[in-house]
Amino acid sequence: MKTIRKHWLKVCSVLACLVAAMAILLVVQNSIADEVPQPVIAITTTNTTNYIKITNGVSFANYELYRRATFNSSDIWGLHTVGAQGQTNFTAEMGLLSQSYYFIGVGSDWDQDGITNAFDGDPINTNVGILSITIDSPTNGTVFN
Ligand SMILES: [Ca+2]
Repeated sequence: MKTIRKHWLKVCSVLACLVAAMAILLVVQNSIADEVPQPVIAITTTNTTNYIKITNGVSFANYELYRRATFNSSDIWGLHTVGAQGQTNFTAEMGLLSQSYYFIGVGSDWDQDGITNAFDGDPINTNVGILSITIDSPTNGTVFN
């Protein structure tokens, strides 16, 4: 009887270790599954429109499309479109531009200061809050022609 009790405790110890290992494995697996892969895009162009598709998009991510007219690093990226959650297809009219360059941003509040990138004065700086523009001149009621 003592031998059975002795082995029973060993079996319970091994089972407890297996359960703990499986719990750790599930936590690691969930954290890996929640990561958004580096976006890969494909662009199809007509005479008037660019169609931008994220080929490896995930349904739980928010993507933003940024655009600029040149590849010159002094040309700033402008926010073109904020996609809905899981949106992986975007369109951009060419307008007056003969060419455009695009990149996809992942997430809508990069510095996590509670102000979405579209309204943030500097989306990667928590010390800069909401974008605010004050026009001192001309005053209210001025008509531009
Ligand atoms: Ca922000």
